[in-house]
Amino acid sequence: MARVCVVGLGYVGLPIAAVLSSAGHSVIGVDTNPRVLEALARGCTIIREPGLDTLVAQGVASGRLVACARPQPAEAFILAVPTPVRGLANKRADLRFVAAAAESVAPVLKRGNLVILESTSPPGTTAEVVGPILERGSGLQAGQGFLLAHCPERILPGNVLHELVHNDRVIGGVDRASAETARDLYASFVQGEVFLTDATTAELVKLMENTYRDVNIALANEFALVARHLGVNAWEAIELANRHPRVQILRPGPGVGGHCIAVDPWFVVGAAPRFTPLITASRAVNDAMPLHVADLVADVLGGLAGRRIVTLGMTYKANVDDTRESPAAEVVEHLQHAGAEVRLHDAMVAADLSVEELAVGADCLVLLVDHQAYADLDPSMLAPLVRRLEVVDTRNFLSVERWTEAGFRLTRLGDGRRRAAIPGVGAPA
Ligand code: SAJ
Repeated sequence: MARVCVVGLGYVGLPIAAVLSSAGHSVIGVDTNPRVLEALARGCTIIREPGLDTLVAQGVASGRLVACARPQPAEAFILAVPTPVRGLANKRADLRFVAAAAESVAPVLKRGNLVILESTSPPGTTAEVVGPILERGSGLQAGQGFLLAHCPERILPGNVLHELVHNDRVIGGVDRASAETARDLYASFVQGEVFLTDATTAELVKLMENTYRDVNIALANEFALVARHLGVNAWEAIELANRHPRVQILRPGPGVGGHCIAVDPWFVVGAAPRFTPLITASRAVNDAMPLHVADLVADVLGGLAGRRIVTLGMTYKANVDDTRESPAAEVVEHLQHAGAEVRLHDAMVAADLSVEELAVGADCLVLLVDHQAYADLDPSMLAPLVRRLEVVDTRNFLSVERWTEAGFRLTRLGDGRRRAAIPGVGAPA
């Protein structure tokens, strides 16, 4: 078992630290945020992720997971810090946190130690940014004096602990020994397969994964606009197209949020702007969806000024409490900008008022996030409270039957049909 120092205790680093400690390693968790360190010292977390609290509490109670403000000597260092983008039109990777993490590790780095970058990063970051910082600070050479690898995180928020253990992993070393030593560490807790490659390939692999998803969602969103224009239901059409064995179109929605899928494609564009028109266009399509949703609501209501609208969902996706980079927030801004009075609700974020309380006198309910809790809303309870019986569903989540039976007119993003849905249409014959 090794002594491992995890630098960055966010959505990625804290679960890794906890899982490593439960696999028997002695883990030092490092963060610049005192709130994170105080919580960890007490065996708690400030992140909500199923099962994480328990695992962190166990790690701390066992003495194998401790909090520290600075990196301490260890056999392995895992850097799991944010890699956001900066700039408006041409977004570029902001590697400040990666550079600072590497700077903080360099003084305690010893011959034979292993450093792994987990943060999703532009191609070349491990070898050309992290490597030289560590070399300068430690006086050792990457590949000779110390080992250096990239092992991009692949965990899906909401299912982190399962995916951390069960997903396959790609490890790219600056040399073979680095990749193999990193594989030995991950083999202590990963049950999926581990594939070895070079560091820059591993960086590109991770970016390809999230870019593939972004471009695919952009295609789904574009189909949603086309379908509405043609008077067709995109959801039904996509479901039917996906019955083809080699087609898997993702779901349209109010936009792409979070700190991964809407960000990582820019790292590819930044690395090769001349060769990435498709990725750039996809970003634009997805970024335009919040405005499209606001326009759709304006269509439904015949204008937005003075309308009272209740939005359901503020997080960047379903069943998480993370509101960062949420397209829902942009939809709200557009609605407000056009003069609507918007009342916000999110089933995953503590709220003062219930949907029923917010719905009093509303002109429209707009579902922005498909939180499971919204499936349980009772439209017949809401109908007597609202001013107008209008509901807009941007996720194809609400039951058409239940809402129309309660008297609501349900408008779906991407659904251009004038008539109500025909139950059974689209189902296998
Ligand atoms: N979305 C759609 N339509 C879809 C799927 C998603 O509009 O069909 C939207 C969501 O509502 C959300 C956004 O896209 O706003 C991103 O959600 P997501 O569930 O696709 O992805 P993330 O950002 O939560 O996590 C992704 C995952 N990457 C892939 O699935 C390829 C995860 O495995 C990565 O570890 C994570 O990014 C990361 O950290 O890079």
